[in-house]
Amino acid sequence: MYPLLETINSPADLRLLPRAQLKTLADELRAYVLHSVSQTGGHLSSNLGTVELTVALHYVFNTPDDRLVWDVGHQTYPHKILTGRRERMGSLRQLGGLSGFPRRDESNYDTFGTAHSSTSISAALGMAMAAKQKGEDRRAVAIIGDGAMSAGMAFEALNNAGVCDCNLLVVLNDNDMSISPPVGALNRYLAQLMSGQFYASAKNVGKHVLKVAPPLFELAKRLETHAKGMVVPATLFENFGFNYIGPIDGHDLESLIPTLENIKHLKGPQFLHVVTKKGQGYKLAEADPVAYHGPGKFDPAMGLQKSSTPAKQTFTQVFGHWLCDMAEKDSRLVGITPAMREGSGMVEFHQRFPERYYDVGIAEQHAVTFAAGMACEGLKPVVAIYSTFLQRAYDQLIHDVAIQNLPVVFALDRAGLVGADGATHAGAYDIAFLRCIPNMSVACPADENECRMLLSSAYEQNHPVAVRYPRGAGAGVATQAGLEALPFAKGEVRRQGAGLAILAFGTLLYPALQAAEKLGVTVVNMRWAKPLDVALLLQVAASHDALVTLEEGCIMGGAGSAVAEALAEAGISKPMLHLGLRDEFTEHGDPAKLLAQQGLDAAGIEQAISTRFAEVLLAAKAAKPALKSVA
Ligand SMILES: Cc1ncc(C[n+]2csc(CCOP(=O)(O)OP(=O)(O)O)c2C)c(N)n1
Repeated sequence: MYPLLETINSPADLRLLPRAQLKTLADELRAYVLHSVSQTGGHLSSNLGTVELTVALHYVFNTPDDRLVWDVGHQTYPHKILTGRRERMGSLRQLGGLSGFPRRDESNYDTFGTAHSSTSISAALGMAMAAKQKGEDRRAVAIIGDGAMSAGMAFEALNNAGVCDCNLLVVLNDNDMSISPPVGALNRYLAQLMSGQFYASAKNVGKHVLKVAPPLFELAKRLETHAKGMVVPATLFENFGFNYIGPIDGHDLESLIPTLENIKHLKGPQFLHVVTKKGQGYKLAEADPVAYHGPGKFDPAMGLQKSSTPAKQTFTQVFGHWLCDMAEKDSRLVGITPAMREGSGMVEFHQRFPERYYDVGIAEQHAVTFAAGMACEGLKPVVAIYSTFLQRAYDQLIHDVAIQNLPVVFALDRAGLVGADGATHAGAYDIAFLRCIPNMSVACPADENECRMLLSSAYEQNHPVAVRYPRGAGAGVATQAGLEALPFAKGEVRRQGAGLAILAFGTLLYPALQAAEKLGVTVVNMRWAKPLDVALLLQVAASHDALVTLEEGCIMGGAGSAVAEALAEAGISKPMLHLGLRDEFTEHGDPAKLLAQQGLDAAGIEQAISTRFAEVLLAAKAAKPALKSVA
């Protein structure tokens, strides 16, 4: 099926091929990507779009000595396949299998670990400058999409690189798409550059011809710039100090390879603008690159199919419905997303309230400060953001929102373990990094209905509040139609037992209830990591011999720490066990398996408690039989 591809076990093999065979290789590679993603699920459209670019880069550059740094890294499947990992593609994103992103510990060809966007130019510049400092003759190449290019960090790196004398090449992979259609002035600008195609191709021919005479090239470039000054303005990237080349067709190896070969011999920061199509070569993905951005398993002949069994409502959908309902009721509501309309459940809101919908691009820092500005003017901003991406905007949270005590609601999706995307995407730290910020509150709904109600509670407050909820579906609790709120900073006893109490924060309430049924212990649904329901906590502490805290977040500094601090403050000493994510990064894999690995499923919770508190449990059993559930 893949006769040529099967002979390529490293880029060194690829570089031995005659150029005439590269097109066949690229075709086989594309078919292989489609086949393997259809079997495992994963990113598809972006990978189909980088097939030729990957072949060309490994063909022209001496990888891994020359460094390829991919931005985000969700488009690196062709790179993985060409760099000795073809046969392991069936294990992609599964426990113990290949990561869906580049990882330094996976391959020498993965020069920089990534998954959050817009880091590639900084990292590649660091590598290029390190090579210079160490006297090593190697290139560093950053490959960045037009979506990722819109982030501030990419521009910080361009700003720095343009005045650095180093061998850096930035390849802009312009497919005119982020996950959803791209936004912003940069996008408009790139479209303008595209419309100047004739000029660009003429310019490339000039470079090609001048390849054998580098000094002449410099002269020609000066003349060209001069000439350009009279006809078209220099590109933005030239003004940043880069030599801009392009745009060229990123699916045409006959353009890519000679251009890259020319660039390879040029000194100083180079910028190559490559135009590709997301989903290239698979008609269904070309027609709907959004749906095929990150599909699950599917049959390539049929394409994505609607499941016949009705799916459980996800927390993302709960948020999306709440947002529309609250927007209906309150015209001050504005919804803000940093380029995650689909993932954050905002498609319907966008359709129904376009004038109150703000996709600000991949720009989490800006999203948070932009929300702060709107809140200053009396609007009610709701920032929908994945827990992991809020990490990007930490100073903005403190400096722009919390110090000014502005009423911004943060809807934190993907809080806790996320499964196949792995450690880079896990929402492990939000409780810990939010609860230490004055004025900030943090709600942890245990199920779908609580999520809806706590979003309303958050919206009622006159200060910043984050509501954190996990990826996917929860216990399956039906959501109310209305917009009633739960009381602020109040928990509830969910099961009255004896001996010890489990204080659950968030969706782990449900495995805690299962474990408690076997152990005969009390379960408290704490609901708020900040402020804690201290009155309830003290009451529970007084009536139990030990306490167990439980959260899908890091143990260090998390909600369990909050409980320990509150007890210490009250002068109460109680034997305690903190259950949550240990001080290690979680791998990618099936979410249920990962949770079990962390000891956070019902069996793990039961085991941890019975091991640690055997005596407390025995004493409680001897004293009285366990009481029944109260909820
Ligand atoms: C900091 C950060 N925010 C959001 C995301 C989610 N995300 C992953 S890919 C992507 C779109 C990237 O668009 P582009 O760079 O143009 O690459 P393409 O998918 O079009 O190939 C986004 C928003 C992320 N990975 N990192």
